[in-house]
Amino acid sequence: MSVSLSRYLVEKQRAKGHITPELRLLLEVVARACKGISHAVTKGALGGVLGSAHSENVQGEVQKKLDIIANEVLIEANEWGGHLAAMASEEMEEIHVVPNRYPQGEYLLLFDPLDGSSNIDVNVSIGTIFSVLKKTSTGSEVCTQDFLQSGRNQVAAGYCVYGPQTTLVLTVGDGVEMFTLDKEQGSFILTHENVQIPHETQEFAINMSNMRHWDAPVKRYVDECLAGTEGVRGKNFNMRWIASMVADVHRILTRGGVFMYPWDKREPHKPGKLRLMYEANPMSWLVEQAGGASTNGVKPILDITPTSLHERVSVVLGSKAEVDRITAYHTHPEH
Ligand code: AHM
Ligand code: MG
Repeated sequence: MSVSLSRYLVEKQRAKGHITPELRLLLEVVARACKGISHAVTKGALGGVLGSAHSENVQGEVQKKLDIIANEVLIEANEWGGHLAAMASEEMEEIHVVPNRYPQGEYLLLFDPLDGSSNIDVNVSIGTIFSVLKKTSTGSEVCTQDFLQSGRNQVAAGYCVYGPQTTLVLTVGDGVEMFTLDKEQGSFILTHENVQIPHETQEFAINMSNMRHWDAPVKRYVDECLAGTEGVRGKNFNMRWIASMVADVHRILTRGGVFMYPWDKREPHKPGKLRLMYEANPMSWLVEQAGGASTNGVKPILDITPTSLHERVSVVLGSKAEVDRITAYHTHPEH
């Protein structure tokens, strides 16, 4: 018998009291929005949704039409339900406070509405990444400061990958589950329970074209992988780079591996390319919940206290043995 996402969430709420009714509603609404985005993505050129929107987001990146559509779908779906106080998005400079005409809840929703923007027009997997926090301050109007909590405070996190299948991957702090969209029934069905990342791997993911800009520990790690059976690792490695973090992380959750988007010398004042709160935190929590690890090179990403909404971070995540090795190359380079 198949278990829908709705049933899974109801049972989580009932049996373990693990999620509140408001959080259940929030996750249902996010999933519904992802279905809408999946639909828009699938239409492609037929829906007139491909190409540039000829605008820039707060990070100075050119927005694609689908970036904006996905952002609007998420905002519109989530603002009236009464479960949220505010939202923050990679595509919006400021937080979006739930308008006065709707009741305000205690949760905060953060998202990268469409991750992997460079892949939209070439029909390669893209996705939505989301993270849920709880507003800790009471009484006062919700503000940006409420969002600046470490990833350890997340109460739910996940992503939806729009690939050959549309798959929603979720954690509420009790393991990781995957749900595949049954497009005929219009519902997400539980297809992988208690996802576990293999401890060791022979596969790495990094944009090799940036190699000359990397720092020594990352270069050392990749050089050792490339040396294969003749090098210190004594085994051959395979490489994949999809340029959609959702798709790369999905592969790692499915068959193991390590993903890296490290700091590099192209823009030395930036800690990395990826965003801490919309990308790194939710993915790091999923990976940890699946038995993997995540670091910025020196400390677990989930332990970082953000100082601004759009903060960037260096990211290494995936199979624990590899992440521990890369961390050691940063912290004890002499060994
Ligand atoms: P985006 O949120 O604007 O799509 O940027 C994030 C993406 C990640 O999904 C991916 O890992 C990375 O950027 C790819 O970057 P690059 O094109 O430098 O390889
Ligand atoms: Mg992104």
